[in-house]
Amino acid sequence: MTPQQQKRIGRFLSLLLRHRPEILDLDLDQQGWTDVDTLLHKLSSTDKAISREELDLIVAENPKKRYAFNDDKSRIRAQQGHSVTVDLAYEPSPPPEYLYHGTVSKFVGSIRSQGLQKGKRHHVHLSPDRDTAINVGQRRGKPVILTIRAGAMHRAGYPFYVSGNGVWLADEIPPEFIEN
Ligand code: HQG
Repeated sequence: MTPQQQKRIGRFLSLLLRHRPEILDLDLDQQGWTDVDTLLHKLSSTDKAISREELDLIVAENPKKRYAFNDDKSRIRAQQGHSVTVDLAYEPSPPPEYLYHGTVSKFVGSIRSQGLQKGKRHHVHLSPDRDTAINVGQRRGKPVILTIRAGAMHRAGYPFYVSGNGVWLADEIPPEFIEN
């Protein structure tokens, strides 16, 4: 498997595990898990056939740790980023005082008036540090980094969750918790 193939198959896994499991007729359970053997079997009839060892490598080496196995490694899921209905069952957890959101300038006006909204995804995604937020924002153009007063928001009663790969999640960020 070349690094390009690894990246290409990783992208396809994100599509299947977060957004469109129906492409391969996969069943995701309530918490987003799907059976590894079935997944490998279904991939085997596509141009993205991989071995168990190659899947292990894709999961271990994914730069953002996007996928996780369960304890006995019989099931796999995406750690966050879903648009399909799942309950990832992350426990609410107190956030650091500040979190960061990377976006682009054309969205800032709307974000400042409506707050951050989750859109098609399950949650608003927040980064623990500026550098990560810069990477997120860069996907769409020149990044603009918003600082979120997460500690204050949490003390005001809003829940925060942290995914297995260190992405902070919230249902929304009201405008008053976004720093100027
Ligand atoms: C923007 C990637 C206007 C928001 C990343 C963002 C992340 C608003 C876009 C993860 C808005 C949504 C998530 C409002 C939010 N008005 N625009 N009120 N509220 N927006 O992709 O945070 O590589 O759903 O700023 O690294 O960019 O896929 O969210 O630009 O962790 O693993 O609406 O996806 O991870 O875009 O990215 P997205 P995101 P992966």
